[in-house]
Amino acid sequence: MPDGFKIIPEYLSPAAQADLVETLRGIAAEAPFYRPVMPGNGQPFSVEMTNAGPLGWVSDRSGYRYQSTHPSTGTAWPSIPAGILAAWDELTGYPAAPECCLINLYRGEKARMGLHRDADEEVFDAPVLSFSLGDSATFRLGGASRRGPTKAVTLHSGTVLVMGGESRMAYHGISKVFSGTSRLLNGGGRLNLTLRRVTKPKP
Ligand code: MD3
Ligand code: FE
Repeated sequence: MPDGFKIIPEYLSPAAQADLVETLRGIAAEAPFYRPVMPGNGQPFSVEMTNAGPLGWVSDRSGYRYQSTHPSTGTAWPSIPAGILAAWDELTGYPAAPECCLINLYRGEKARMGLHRDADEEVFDAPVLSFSLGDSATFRLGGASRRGPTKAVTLHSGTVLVMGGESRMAYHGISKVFSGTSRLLNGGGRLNLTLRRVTKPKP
């Protein structure tokens, strides 16, 4: 595994996972999941998304960007849950809070995320943190180039990934979600929270 990459299975206890799902239900009531489209061609994502935090990551025909409001309601994103902010401090040691908590919802066997890099941020010195909830999934981790080998890691509910150091800019994606492997979410599926620092912290 690349330098700075860490996988922490069972970081969230079953009780903490259930609590977090409840909190996310509240967030989704305020900021509903929506289906982004690809820049340019407008092809819909197979994953639904919403955000918490001062800046949300969005995609539409004009491009990828961070913005402070929900694209359909026009209101500010809800706050990042306190327990998630505490985990960021514990696991990253970064001297500023994360600004974006992107929440990805994978429903059905066809929901996937193609190989990509997280590169829309202004700063890359903070690690990216990911929390998996619900159905298990195959995560693929490549290197600095889109071509070349990838390693497959199964992510189970409660697993946290830390992508720091050289792994921060690595290509990655979700190639498969295994429906019916968890009963955490009503109606099944998988939720992923991705935490990122977007702007340079003010000294
Ligand atoms: C490795 N989400 O939202 S999280 C994303 O499970 C995203 O929904 C996937 O990739 C998901 O951008 C994977 C794990 C992840 C997130 C960011 C990374 C892995 C990463 C950044 C660098 C390297
Ligand atoms: Fe990503």
